[in-house]
Amino acid sequence: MRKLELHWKILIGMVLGIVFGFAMTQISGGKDFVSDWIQPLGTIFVKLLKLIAIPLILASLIKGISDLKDISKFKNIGLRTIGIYMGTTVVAIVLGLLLVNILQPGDGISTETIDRLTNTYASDSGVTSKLEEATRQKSAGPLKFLEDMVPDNAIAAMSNNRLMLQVIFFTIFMGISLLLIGEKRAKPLKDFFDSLNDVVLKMVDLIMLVAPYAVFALLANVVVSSGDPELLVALLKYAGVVVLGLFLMIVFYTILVKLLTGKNPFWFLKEISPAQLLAFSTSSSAATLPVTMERVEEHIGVDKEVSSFVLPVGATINMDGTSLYQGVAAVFIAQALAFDLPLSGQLTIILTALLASIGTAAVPGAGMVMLVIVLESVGFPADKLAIGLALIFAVDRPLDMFRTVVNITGDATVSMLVAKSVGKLGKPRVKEWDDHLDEVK
Ligand code: DAS
Repeated sequence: MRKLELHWKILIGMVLGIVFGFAMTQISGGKDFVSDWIQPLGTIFVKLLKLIAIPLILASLIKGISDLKDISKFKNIGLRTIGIYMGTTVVAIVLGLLLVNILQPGDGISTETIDRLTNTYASDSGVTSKLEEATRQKSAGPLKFLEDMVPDNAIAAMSNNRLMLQVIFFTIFMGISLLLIGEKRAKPLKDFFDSLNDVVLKMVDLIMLVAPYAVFALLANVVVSSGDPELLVALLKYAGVVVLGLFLMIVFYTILVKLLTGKNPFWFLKEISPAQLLAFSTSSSAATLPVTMERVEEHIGVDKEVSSFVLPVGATINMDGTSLYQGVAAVFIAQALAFDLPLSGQLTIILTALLASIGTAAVPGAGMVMLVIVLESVGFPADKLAIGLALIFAVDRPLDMFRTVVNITGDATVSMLVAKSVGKLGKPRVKEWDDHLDEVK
């Protein structure tokens, strides 16, 4: 039988995981069986990907910057990257606001449903912990994320994935300094990071060998631990608006790829599909980053000089899916709880959702924490915040999976646009994933 391409194997693992998860919810003890015996495989897989994310960022960013030979090219790539990232994020938020105002998913939810949801979730530890985390984030000043970006201890920064922005800051600082000391003196360190980069990419290949089984475990666990089904029904309209908006963002990216790079958008989606499926299964841009980088560099043909900067930065500050979701969720909650949100408030949401998505950590559920900042920015009553979050908590995990797919697809798209604009979009190095596996065997 012709060897199945990796993304088909992952897709089969996902479908079987969802079916198995539903089956387990129907038998007594099934939920415990999944969390005791199945979920650990998924946890180990995500930990392995996070394990190599920091060394990969370190190696590929240093290699990418030192390959640039001079600072002006780096400045050129940096400015284009930040500019396009901000642009796509604003498009995402405006699209979300248009949809939620046209489709009005928050209208008509009965008060008894709100009461039932409130009793079920308002005291839920998940909701209160997100409120506490949001209070911590909120108490910080507007430039806190800039302050946080500068590490005072490089090793400590590298030991914690949530401090990825600090690793990026330190690595860019070191990469620029490497450029400034001249090629001859930089060579030993540059060679070291070159081979470290190859080693880590090979580790990605090895980890991906277990991806189909790991996503089976991850999705089985998501199914058995999602909220009780009948509450999901009450929120399907809201979830439908978010997913519609996220789908339209994918269409927007394919139009950008076609118009600005001339590449076939369906080929683009196929080549990054393993990263998208992982983003869906892990709900974490950070965990998916190593695979996003490998797919964009070796299967799309974006030069490392571009991808090594654009993708790590994008994984942390460019979350188009999250910003669209925050726009929709904020207006939905206002609609459902009859909180009047005039156009001026919605324009404020564009700015705060942009900042909130920059500040959102690339880990599961982070987007909902920053949603509180967005709601506070439009004067949403503090005493109703818990009810508002409780209202959307039941469907937050499935929606997080979809918005994380859009987050990494947006990063991959922008890396192609920046590469094309600086003449660094070449031929893919690896045709099929299996070419890799032959090397591995
Ligand atoms: N799960 C986040 C990510 O990794 C996005 C979010 O929580 O909204 O991209």
